[in-house]
Amino acid sequence: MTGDLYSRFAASFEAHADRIFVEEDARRWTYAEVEAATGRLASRLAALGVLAGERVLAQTDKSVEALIVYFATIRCGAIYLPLNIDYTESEIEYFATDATPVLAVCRETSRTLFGRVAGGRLKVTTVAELFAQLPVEKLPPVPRAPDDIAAILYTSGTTGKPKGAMLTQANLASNGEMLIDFWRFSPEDRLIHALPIFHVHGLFVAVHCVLFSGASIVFLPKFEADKVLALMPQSTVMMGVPTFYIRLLADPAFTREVASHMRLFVSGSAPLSADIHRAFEQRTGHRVLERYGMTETGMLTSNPYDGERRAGFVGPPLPGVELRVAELESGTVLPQGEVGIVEVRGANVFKGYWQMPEKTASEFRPDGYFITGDMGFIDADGYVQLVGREKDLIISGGLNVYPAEVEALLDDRSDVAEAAVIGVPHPDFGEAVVAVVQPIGHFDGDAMRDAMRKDLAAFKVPKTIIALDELPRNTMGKIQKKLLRERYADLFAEASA
Ligand code: MLC
Ligand code: AMP
Repeated sequence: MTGDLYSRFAASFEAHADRIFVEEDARRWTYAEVEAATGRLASRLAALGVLAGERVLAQTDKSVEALIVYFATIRCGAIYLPLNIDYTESEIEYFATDATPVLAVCRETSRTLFGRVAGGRLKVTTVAELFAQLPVEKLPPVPRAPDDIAAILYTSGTTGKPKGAMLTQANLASNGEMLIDFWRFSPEDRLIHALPIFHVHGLFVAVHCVLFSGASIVFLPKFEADKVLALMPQSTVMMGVPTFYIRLLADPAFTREVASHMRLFVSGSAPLSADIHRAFEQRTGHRVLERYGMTETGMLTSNPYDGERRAGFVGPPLPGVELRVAELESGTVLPQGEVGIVEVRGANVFKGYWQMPEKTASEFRPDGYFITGDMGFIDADGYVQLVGREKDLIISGGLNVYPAEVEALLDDRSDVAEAAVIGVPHPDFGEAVVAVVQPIGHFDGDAMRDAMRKDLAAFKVPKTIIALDELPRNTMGKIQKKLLRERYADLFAEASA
């Protein structure tokens, strides 16, 4: 099914009206209640100027009401633009200016900030304010074409400015529809939701799997092992980044018995180490199902539900996804087994970057394949293994950090001659951000980190800053990051012992 997204929502709201859709603390919402709130909120949004094709920016705490802002935006035919709650003013300024939203929904404490950004032109409100003024009338869903944009999610880049990935109605509807079959979702499922709702993983993958199948979802404000463990005996599915599984295994209360009611643990957004995969199976008897995806494409590959879930592999391409491995420069498709750049095509692949036609064109091959930036190969059984990234990207706890952005901030400082930002293995986050700098004058790494917090979301701030008299360079004068990665590979090793 590749129609418009809200029609898919509406079909579920109607088919499962009396079932519980979402639970948060003691509050339970049926599908019918969520539909009613969505329709009324859509009326409110429309009165605020949220018309078809307009953007609604949301930087909110996680709550059912915040999720309904997403549903209502889609019902208005508008474009949802979620932002990480950690983003700082300078980060927000860029997104708000680039995407020109008609409305920003933010935390009470960020009102003044949002009033300032984008030349002070934004209409600003909060979730609480929206819900305090819900009209009685429900706005009828505004029809949209499959190719219309439903959401813009910003991803940074190895160079240049962050790019807004335009995801269409059909991208989101088709990916969700395919996943509920592939992962066998049913109305009997209850999913533990501890992810943020501003990324593809927590917003589209988790929420759409539940919504499209008539299942139910329990919202936790964030991942906390003890809260997740308490829910497990009454739940069936969890989706998480590898850090979730690492933290669960670190808790002795996580036992085979606690996990015995669960039918599925899905991992993605970052590599799940084969060691963790095996330790998880040993402890619980469950094999984590690892899948691979991207903001621009939704879900691309998945280990099978019934067949072998292979540690260290992300599985074969999902139904409807064409995946090949090519030589980066020439684009020549490589034979099975050879390592190259992973390229993908399908109904799930985004429409392009918001107002960046040239950038968009440069990331697609002439035959429509999108160049992911991930390096990998396909084995004899059709399973994909990712072996690295062509893009200079660090994935820390499932969140992407582009070294170029952090380096630019450090290079701008008068007490830094030059900086190199690298990812090093970390027992909890998988990779941690580390900066290596050549200081000018007195060096105080902690003060430098503190100062960076003003401009950078906390997860991007280096966990440590190392000073060197000189950064290692090759004969061309380029900083040898590979050498730095090797030198500091054990920096956080002690914590894991
Ligand atoms: C928080 N911090 C992080 C961090 N998260 N630092 C590095 N990496 C992270 N991921 C910061 C905090 O601000 C804090 O900084 C310090 O690190 C310790 O925080 P914590 O208490 O340990 O963090 P916690 O709140 O528990 O969060 C960790 C986490 C969270 C792993 C639970 O980051 C998370 O939920 N990650 C999931 C992200 C996600 O949804 N990714 C999907 C992207 S979609 P300080 O300095 O203030 O102490 C995608 C496509 C796909 O990739 O395929 O899915
Ligand atoms: P994002 O831009 O946040 O959507 O991140 C997408 C990137 O996350 C991909 O290009 C991969 O590099 C990485 N990723 C997602 N899932 C996996 C996985 N299962 N294993 C390794 N890397 C992954």
